[in-house]
Amino acid sequence: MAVDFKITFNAPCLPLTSLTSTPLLLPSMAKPTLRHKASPCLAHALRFLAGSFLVFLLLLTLPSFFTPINPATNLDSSNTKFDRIDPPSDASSSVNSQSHPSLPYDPPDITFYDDPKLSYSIEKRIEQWDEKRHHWLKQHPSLATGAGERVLLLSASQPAPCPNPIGDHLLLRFFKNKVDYCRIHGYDIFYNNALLHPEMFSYWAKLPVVRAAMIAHPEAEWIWWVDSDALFTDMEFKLPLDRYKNHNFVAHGWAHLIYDRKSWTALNAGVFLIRNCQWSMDFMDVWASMGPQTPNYEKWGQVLKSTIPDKQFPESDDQTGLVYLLYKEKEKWGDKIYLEGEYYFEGYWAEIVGTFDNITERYTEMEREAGELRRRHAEKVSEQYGAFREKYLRDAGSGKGGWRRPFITHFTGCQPCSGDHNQMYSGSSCWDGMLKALNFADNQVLRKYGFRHLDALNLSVSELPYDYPA
Ligand SMILES: [Mn+2]
Repeated sequence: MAVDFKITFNAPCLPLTSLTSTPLLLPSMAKPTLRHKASPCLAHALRFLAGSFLVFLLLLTLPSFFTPINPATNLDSSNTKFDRIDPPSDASSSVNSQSHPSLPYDPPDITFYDDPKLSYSIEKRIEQWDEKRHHWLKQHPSLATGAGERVLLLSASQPAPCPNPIGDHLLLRFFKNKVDYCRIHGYDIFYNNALLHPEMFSYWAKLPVVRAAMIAHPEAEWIWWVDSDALFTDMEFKLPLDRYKNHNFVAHGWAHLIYDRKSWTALNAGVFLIRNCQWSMDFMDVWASMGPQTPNYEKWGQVLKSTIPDKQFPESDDQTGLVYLLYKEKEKWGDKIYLEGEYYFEGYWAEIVGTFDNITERYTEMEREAGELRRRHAEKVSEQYGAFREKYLRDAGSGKGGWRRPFITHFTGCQPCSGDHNQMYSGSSCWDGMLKALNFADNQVLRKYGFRHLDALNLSVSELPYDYPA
């Protein structure tokens, strides 16, 4: 396509790229070359431009002429590379990064990926990660733009089919919910179903995934782990990342329950944000050192059980390990760990599912009053309508007792995949709760497609009237 065009117009005075680089074709390549000193052979150039205009008209008839050309894919060895990529205009703008990352562009220069000693394994230390990551970002300016706010969502489930006959169906719906949230907010998502470290099973399996994702995604500042049994029940709410700017790890939790009560439920390890930096690499090394892949696993079980009295089982687990690290090594890690207790960073399902009906009513009432919230719109511009809603939620509270939609509902203890739920719940309360939460969330998504589920436990849908819910 473009190559044929170049060969036809090999002009002697102007580099061929300047003739082919009309803004229509190659926007980011046009600027530098059009400023080329053309005066000594201006007339010559004009003749060529006239000629090229004729051929341009001719080529308009070829359908392939309009195929969009990304300058990054059009590089060959004779071209210089960096002067063809526009430098980031505003390093703090996440808007640009979402709109214009040069995905196919990877310069041949050496990066940390070329180091044969680099290991993605959680058992191999990585050093100078901050320098390595920043160097890589410098080499990928279109991804450096907005990198400080970029989030990668991670989730995972077991490699084998679920023993619970409806387990895989439930996991699919939980996964769909995460995909929906990520699409609406422009986040990337990685779902893992391979055991990356054969001995790090169950709740320990996430750490090797987080570690590998940090290396695989130097463009992401935050890795956001969300358990497979947790779902977004407010599709509009966004993480208040600014609040965490001085921290490297965020979990739902309460400091007084750690330091006064030493409780293993003082925080929840099923949803967390971890900054992609050396601190986090070091922190995960220490955290993972309590895991089943180490010779000290049994000993750690005893230490955790004796330090955290309400721990219920003898084996070392990731959540109690986290409480232990905060309790015992507060000076070392505490100032970079943020315990979020102001909203449902994740929330206990049993305290949430009973509130969905009331919340739905309050939101419906709110929308009857507010035409701007009822306005139909494309899904892509949803964030603006989420922001509109904030002023109607001032008195809604967040968390327990409030009527704001809970951000993340976590079905801890329900074990959707194995079906082997905690005996303190009845099976039906778990399953009904999950269906309710999944429909509650899905209604927020389906609405932009013009439909909704008829009721909390019913899978069928109906079309929404034009001015719903007027
Ligand atoms: Mn969980």
